[in-house]
Amino acid sequence: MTDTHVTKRPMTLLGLGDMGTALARTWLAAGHPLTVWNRTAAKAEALASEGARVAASPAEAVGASDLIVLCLLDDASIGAVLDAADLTGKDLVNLTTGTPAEGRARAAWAEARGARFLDAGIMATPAMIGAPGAGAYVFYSGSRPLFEAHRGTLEVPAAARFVGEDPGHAALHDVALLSAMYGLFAGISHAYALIEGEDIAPKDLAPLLSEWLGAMGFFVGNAAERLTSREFTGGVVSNLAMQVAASGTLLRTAAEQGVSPELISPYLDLMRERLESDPAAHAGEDTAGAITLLRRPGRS
Ligand code: FVH
Repeated sequence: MTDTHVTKRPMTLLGLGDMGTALARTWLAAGHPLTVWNRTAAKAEALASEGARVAASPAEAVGASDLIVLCLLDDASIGAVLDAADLTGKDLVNLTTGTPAEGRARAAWAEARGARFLDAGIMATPAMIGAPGAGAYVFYSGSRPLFEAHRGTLEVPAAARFVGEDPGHAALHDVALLSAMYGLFAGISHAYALIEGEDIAPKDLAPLLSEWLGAMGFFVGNAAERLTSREFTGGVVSNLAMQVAASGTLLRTAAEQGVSPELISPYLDLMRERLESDPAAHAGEDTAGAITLLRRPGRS
């Protein structure tokens, strides 16, 4: 059986933190018979008044539906909640953030218990869930038949993007995007620290930062093309030798302003390392060439 917009399948949700509660509300609003369970029972009370059935235990919650959705803190909490549950014949969708290895191990764990398994990575905050136009979506990977069977249900709170049958790939996509986000946050934090105490208001720098980061967004596609072709020298607009020289100005400015360079120096160091490893070969390169250093043995 596959989802239809007419038939609303019963489902179970384990975990009613900020994200789980937001998800629950969208499924209830869409008319899904929903059974919920949360370790701290009080968090289920508001949802009960909105139509959710509250289970007294994880086993009872799992027994109530064939589709079980998990939205817990981390992978360890899944084990704590479900290690003793009978998962035979169940479809398990894990919206808990984890690593790729945790996703793969959890898939093997679920399959050994007779369940189909889909791992996921939520690209949204709770406020974006069920909000039209907010851009929320979820990466899914693992059992394609499970994904296709429940796609309509899974798309109620946020758009769904299936990224393959390797159950680790949803987490890998999720963490790749989150890691890029933190790099961006680091650069923005450094920029605001530089102007602190000067006669420049953060609110005046803000639109300039947004505009500049938007213009520099070309690096995303540029790096992808160069990593695919392994061509780091053709068509370079800002070469590595110039960027390494300019990085000295960034570090001296940080020192003049009394700001620690700790958030930006790792990337500047990586560019310098790439250049110094073979100046003749790398001086004219695009900075994307430095990415190749990160996977070297002994670095991680
Ligand atoms: N909130 C966000 O902005 C992000 C957006 C992207 C995705 N993340 C991930 O979503 C998972 C859940 O996040 P959350 O926001 O709901 O998190 P909390 O509000 O902290 O709720 C955590 C729930 O997990 C339960 N829990 C924790 N440990 C255990 C355990 N050992 N046994 C049973 N349940 C456990 C907790 O229960 P309680 O504290 O209420 O009793 C909550 O239900 C998460 O992976 C994010 O990374 C959210």
